[in-house]
Amino acid sequence: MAQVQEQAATAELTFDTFEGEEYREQLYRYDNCATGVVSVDDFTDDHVQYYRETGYLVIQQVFTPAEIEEALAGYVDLVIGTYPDFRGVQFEAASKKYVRTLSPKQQLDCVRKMQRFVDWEPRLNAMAWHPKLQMVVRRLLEAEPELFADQALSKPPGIGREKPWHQDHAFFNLPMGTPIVGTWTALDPATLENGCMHVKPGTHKEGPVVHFRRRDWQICDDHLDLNRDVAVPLPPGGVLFFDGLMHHGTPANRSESRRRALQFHFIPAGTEHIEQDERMAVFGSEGKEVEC
Ligand SMILES: O=C(O)CCC(=O)C(=O)O
Repeated sequence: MAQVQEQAATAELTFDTFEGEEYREQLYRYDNCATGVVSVDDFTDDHVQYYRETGYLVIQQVFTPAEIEEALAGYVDLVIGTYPDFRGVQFEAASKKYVRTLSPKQQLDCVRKMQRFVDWEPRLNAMAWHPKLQMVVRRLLEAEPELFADQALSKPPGIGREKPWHQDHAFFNLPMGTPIVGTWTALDPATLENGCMHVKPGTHKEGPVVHFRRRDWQICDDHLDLNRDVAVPLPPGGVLFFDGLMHHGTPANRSESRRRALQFHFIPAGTEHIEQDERMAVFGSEGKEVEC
């Protein structure tokens, strides 16, 4: 009976299909933290070159505190049901047993991800198409940007799970060789303790890597070079730009602070899509219907 009630109580909510398993902390050992450029005004051709070489670029201040506040207000409205027909919220599996007992505001600390929200939430749409972000994306992409994916990625205090090392292209049905520029914008301080990004510079030049369904759709732990990790702590409004083939991952949030971010992926306008089977032929046969 108790089981039936629990199912009814969680019937309308969507949960992460991965449970957030234990992993070796060594997977996120790092020697350096990325620093990057202070603001978009400092961005030059040298930084485009740096991105081509390393596969990533950090700009510490792209969005103003007021713009981040607006984005967070939009984020909260999506979670608390201001748009009742919006179905893009996914909760942490770890919150399955209790999330329905919480108020909508308390549920904020159970959210793992939101996606496909730009047509619902004008303040988040404005973040994707912000002139400063777009100026950098256009230069890195060398083409007119088309928004391919929009996501808000959250690691709630204590329960935010690891996102194991992966390449984003492994999730996208796009032809091999498509330039993909990912942008990851911190909405809260992203720290070493609450699960900031980690990247492996240069891995974008090494081509697609076979992924496996383990703690997520991911690169096998045994195939990782643990000596190439650069951690990317960011202040709110800071942005990590990264190549779709760059190996990256984030450790679990074991702290008491929230770590929320917006992730947008841009591709050249008009890029054709491929079939899932074609992607799986390259990235691995376990990658059916996977999502970042
Ligand atoms: O924000 C995170 O924790 C990881 C994001 C990421 O790498 C992804 O979704 O591809």
